Amino acid sequence: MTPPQFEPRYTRDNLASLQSHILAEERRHPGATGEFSWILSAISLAAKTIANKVRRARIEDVLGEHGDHNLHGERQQKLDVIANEIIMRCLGDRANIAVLASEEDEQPVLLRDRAEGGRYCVLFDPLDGSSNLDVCVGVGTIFSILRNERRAPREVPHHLQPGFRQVAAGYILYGSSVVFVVTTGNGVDMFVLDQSIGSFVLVQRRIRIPSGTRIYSINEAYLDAFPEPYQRYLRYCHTSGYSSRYIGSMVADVHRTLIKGGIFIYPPTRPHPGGKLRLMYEANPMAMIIEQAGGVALSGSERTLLIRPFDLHQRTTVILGSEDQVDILRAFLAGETPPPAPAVPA
Ligand code: AHM
Ligand code: MG
Repeated sequence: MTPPQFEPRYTRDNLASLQSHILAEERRHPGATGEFSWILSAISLAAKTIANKVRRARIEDVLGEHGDHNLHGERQQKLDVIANEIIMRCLGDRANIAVLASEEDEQPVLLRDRAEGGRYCVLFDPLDGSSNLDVCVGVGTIFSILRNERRAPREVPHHLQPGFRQVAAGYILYGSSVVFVVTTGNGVDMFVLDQSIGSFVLVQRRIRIPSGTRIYSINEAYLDAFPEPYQRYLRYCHTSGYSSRYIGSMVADVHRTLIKGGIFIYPPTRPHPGGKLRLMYEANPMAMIIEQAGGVALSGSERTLLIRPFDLHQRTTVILGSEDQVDILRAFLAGETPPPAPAVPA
């Protein structure tokens, strides 16, 4: 009798959910326990719940300010508080999470030590760009996952680790569609929420950031408050055929940069000489995504992922994008001769 013929059916047309994709990725690592996909499934549940709240915000009258300021002195939006609570509720009971740390809370929430199973630290910005909510601009959730290496009983887990130690990072963009972008250190994959079945489905694997895109993204209203090399760089862009795109919502600006190429910059300014954006739950996860997509992420002249953190809420300068575009700005910052301006298309 002829033996049966097996035909592998792993084609690019297969339908894969976020969960099945992460489980498949985990299986590639020897000794993987599947615990990690358990965390990502909680993040995906939180993302779907926040997406629903964002969509219904006007109907449920949860737009506008909450009335309080967060620890950074910024006015909290009602949805900042709601999104923070949703993430805490979705992740708080995952038995392998040691620490949850949020932009909205001064202190991290210590859940369990390593002996009790606390293997991971999850840091997040629950709703980045929330001041744009009232005008229906895309906003997002950013997350960073680190291993808890502190093994002694009752030893306080350490979430203050440099970005290169992240085991996963990603963001969810609540835009014209809800997009989940994630890396576990093996490239960057993108999922879109299919509302009709309530699942994030894989739409693009191993995203590579394109080069040759003349788009810069910066809040140019602060030009006079930028250090001189940034001002000279911007004058170069003005005469070299660049376009400017700035949404003012980091997740949306970084997502465009990842998909279309170009550069996103938040330089030091006079009010924020160390930069405005937060290292641990904004700059680091975005830096991991961009590097995993073949791009470059810097804080001034230093690689963002190498910064040794000293505070959960510390700020940093952000420069990220395609390597060719970051190299041009890097030349200006180093006082070197920038590469000749590319020809402006007719
Ligand atoms: P937030 O975390 O309080 O929302 O602030 C971060 C946001 C980023 O999304 C965005 O890139 C930046 O602040 C915009 O700042 P500015 O208005 O100074 O350009
Ligand atoms: Mg933020």
